[in-house]
Amino acid sequence: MKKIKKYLKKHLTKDRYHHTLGVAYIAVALAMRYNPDTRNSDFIKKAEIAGLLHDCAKCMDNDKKLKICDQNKIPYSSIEASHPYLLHGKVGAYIATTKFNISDDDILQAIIWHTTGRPNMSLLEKIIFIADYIEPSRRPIQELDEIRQMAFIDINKTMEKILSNTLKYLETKGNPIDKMTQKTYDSYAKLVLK
Ligand code: DGI
Ligand code: FE
Ligand code: FE
Repeated sequence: MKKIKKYLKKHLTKDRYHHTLGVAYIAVALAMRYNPDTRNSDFIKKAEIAGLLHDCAKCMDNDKKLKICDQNKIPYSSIEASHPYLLHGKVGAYIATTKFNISDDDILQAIIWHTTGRPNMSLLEKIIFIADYIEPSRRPIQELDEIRQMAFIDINKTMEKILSNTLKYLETKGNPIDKMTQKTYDSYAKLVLK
């Protein structure tokens, strides 16, 4: 844990480091709330590690992100190629594996999918996705405090709400929407309506 924090301090901006600590903290709180096995705290520990590492590649140059993907045969879409910041999850998981020997697939997948989400997310994936959005230092977003409460009550409804807000935000900004973000929203909208 010390080694991870030292790396993050060195490679992230001050604000990004602060955000990362916030995500780890909230991920731990959500993991306590939704822990599937209260006989041990493995799940809570995994949430802390995934929270700390989720943005570890965020401040890397775009060219370097693309280079790492190319060199390691990490596939990416045309939207990811033109907007390489979308790749910081995939590259982050690569760093988690190579620099910190993280082999737990649940942690790696939570890092990979934290920006766009995906249909049928694992509990840990949803926790990191949500913690990223609601952590205390996030700039105020519409309905943020309502979503913060919802997160501790109904995790799938919270996913639907965040994805719907993100799509609206991307539309108003005229940013292209990654196919996966749309697919994720569709799947949670369907799930919540059921
Ligand atoms: O890395 P963070 O800023 O903590 O959070 P993040 O990894 O969720 O990235 C946030 C940004 O990613 C936010 O401005 C919305 C954007 N995003 C999410 N889905 C898509 C997207 N951007 C584009 N262009 N297309 C998407 O589908
Ligand atoms: Fe991120
Ligand atoms: Fe983040």
